[in-house]
Amino acid sequence: MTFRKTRSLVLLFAAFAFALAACGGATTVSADDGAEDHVEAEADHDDGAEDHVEAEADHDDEAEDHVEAEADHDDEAEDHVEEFSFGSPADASDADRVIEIDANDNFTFGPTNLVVSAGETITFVVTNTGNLPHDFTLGDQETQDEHEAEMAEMMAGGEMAHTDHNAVVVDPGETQELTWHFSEAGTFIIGCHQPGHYAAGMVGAISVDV
Ligand SMILES: [Cu+2]
Repeated sequence: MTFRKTRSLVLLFAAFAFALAACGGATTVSADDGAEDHVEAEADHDDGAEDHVEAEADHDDEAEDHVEAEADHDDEAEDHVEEFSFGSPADASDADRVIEIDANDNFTFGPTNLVVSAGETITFVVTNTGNLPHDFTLGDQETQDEHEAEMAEMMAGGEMAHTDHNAVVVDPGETQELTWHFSEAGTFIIGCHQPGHYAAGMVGAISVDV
């Protein structure tokens, strides 16, 4: 074998070995890439799982809020404390003056139109001079509408007992008192919400002057 031939064979072998190495290397490299991608994909997946846990945690918070909201509702029901835009219930001993009201079977209040001043505390002394039960409910239009709906609901349920801080129910021949502090100027309404009475016009007006 000549030196030239041997050199050629060596070069050929070297080239083959290099090609083999390159090929094998390339295969190995791409296999590694794939593995890395897979790891990244799993890492993404883990993130997703964490997000899911957070989403569930948020959901739990909401559930707790919901429980709190229900707890508030229970408190309101127990205390029966309502907010009124036209003033607030007051103690009879704080009354500035007394207004006597007649509730009768003609479905009217006497007097029908009352005038008070903003800041005044009034004790209404309501006497039922008729033979039907009547009530004296103080409010704005919204309150009157709500009270009328409530009474209709209670009648449908066969339940008569009802306590509101802005209303008194007066049996025939009886007298009931309601003391109210008028904080806001405006025109408000008195109404009777015994079945059919409000619709029959058993309504009056209270002007609260500045
Ligand atoms: Cu009435």
